[in-house]
Amino acid sequence: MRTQVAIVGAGPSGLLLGQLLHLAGIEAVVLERHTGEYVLGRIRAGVLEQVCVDLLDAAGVGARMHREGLVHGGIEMLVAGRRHRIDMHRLTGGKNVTVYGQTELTRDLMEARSATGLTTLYEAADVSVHDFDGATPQVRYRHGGREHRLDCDFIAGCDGFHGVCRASVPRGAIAEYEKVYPFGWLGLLADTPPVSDELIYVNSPRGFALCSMRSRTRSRYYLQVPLTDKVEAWSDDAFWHELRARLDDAGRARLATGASLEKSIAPLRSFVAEPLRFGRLFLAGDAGHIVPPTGAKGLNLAATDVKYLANALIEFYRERSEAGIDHYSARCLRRIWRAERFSWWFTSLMHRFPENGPIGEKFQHAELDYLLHSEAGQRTIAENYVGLPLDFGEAASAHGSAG
Ligand code: RFL
Ligand code: PHB
Repeated sequence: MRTQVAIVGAGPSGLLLGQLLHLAGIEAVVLERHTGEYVLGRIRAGVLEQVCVDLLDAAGVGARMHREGLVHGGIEMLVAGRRHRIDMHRLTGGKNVTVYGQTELTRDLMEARSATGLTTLYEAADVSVHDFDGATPQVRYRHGGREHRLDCDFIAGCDGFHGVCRASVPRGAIAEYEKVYPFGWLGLLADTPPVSDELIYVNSPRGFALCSMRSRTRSRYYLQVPLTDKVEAWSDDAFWHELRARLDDAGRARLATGASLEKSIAPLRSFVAEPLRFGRLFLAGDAGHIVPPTGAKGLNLAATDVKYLANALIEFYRERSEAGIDHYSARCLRRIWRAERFSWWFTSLMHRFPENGPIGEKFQHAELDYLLHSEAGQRTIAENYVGLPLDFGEAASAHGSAG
């Protein structure tokens, strides 16, 4: 089999790339290790930046997101028992975020792909990538009990943090930056009305908590837990009890509990691979970088990587120019490091770090006290949370600024 672009991974990155290339008349085959149902069963992101919303619109898959997504102009921060609202809309000159689950976004992309008869090979086993340092890369895999070979012009590694693409790059050609946090997030999804109209990020003496949602009738909550905790040891009752203990009186009064639809523990990690291009292999999304979820940046970064990659490939096929391809890695990495820094900082600000001792806690609270009582401090949080525009970087370089 032959195609122009072989895409490894049918998560949001791979599917969005497939859709953007299809709209530009570029052929792609998507190979996914798991079934479609398995991919949809992973409960992950919930917050989309405006840039991501615009991209989904441009990809022609935004209709349901606009009908069902919830537009939020602010977040709440509950610190030392007091709530502070960050009015993002006002502080950023009118920007918002949209709450719409990654599961729904993935479903929309899957449906758009099957409606146009495009190929996604689910349950593709033993995927391996070859010869991407030359002009004729290939992907090999097993499907339906047989070995297959897919010849292509380019390989897009959209296969997440544990994928095969980054692992196939010679060690000497890649630099990896990593920080692993000493705790995880225990998440619970339930068909109960959310405790608040907006997300609440909680810094409590018992640890971080987050009150999020998927709709007006479906809630998503998270608790900071030790990495040694096992999800099986957390009953629903124990979860609700601990969440209640980390909330304020108003939260406790409004918290509606119920049976969990899903419960899982995710470790927290900051990770960046540099560069993101190796000859004719490109890494996009979680394959190239991971952020702790506190800043809600992972899916949004994946979407912008993919947009830059689609633009570069379109430029290559239309104009026979390699300029976009050559610039891909640097262009993504500038944006990625900005989001990495914010996600690390917001994580440091909101979680318990007993290893930093009592003085660490005092420093953290003094910083929060400054931020939450200063217009500049609140704007810092708001600007980073709503995210950077798509042409960020270009505008800065045009003005000769590196910052
Ligand atoms: P994915 O979603 O991991 O998809 C990769 C796909 O590749 C497949 N794959 C392979 N296929 C074939 N052969 C192989 N060898 C393969 N190896 C892997 C996998 O099966 C999978 O289907 O990566 P992608 O597409 O780059 O998407 C990234 C996002 O999923 C991720 O960044 C976000 O979920 C992060 N994230 C959040 N991001 C946000 O922007 N806003 C949020 O509010 C937000 N909340 C979150 C999050 C992530 C979380 N967890 C669980 C880490 C909340 C949580 C709890
Ligand atoms: C979510 O709803 O899953 C979610 C929201 C905000 C975050 C992380 C996760 O920062």
